[in-house]
Amino acid sequence: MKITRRDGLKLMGATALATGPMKAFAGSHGAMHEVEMLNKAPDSNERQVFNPPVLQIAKGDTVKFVATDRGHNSEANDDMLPEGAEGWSGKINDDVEHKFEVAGVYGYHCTPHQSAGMVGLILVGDVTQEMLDAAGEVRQRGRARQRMEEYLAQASEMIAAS
Ligand SMILES: [Cu+2]
Repeated sequence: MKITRRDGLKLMGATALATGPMKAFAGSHGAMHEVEMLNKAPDSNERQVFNPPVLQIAKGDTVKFVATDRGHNSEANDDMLPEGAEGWSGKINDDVEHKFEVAGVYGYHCTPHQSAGMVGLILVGDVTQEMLDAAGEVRQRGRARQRMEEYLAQASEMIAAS
């Protein structure tokens, strides 16, 4: 088959669409997502971060926290879990996976860098503004306070858009 320049461009367009950003949470169950543990954010000068720090997923999805940089872990905040939900606790320098079976807002942190602001949020299933407000009432230490506020604001925009 002879592929013309025009066909080639069409094919490239199709590929770009297929590999573009996807909303994996949109109606898909059992999907796998990744959150990187990083020394520095890819798009700012923020240090000690999870990337992305706010992730929206479907109930039944799994998140893999990836030890891209050394010296980090991911551990659920015991006081930021939905009723009846299980937490997780990864070891430093290890990837850790968790399957999210209960809808709601989950807060988590990196144990050595929690007060440096290395925290994150996972939004599972149908999350309401009331749930985010409740999460915002939880006391945070050091820089985690400012970061968690920013992340809850991002989460608020995400649930409004979905
Ligand atoms: Cu860390």
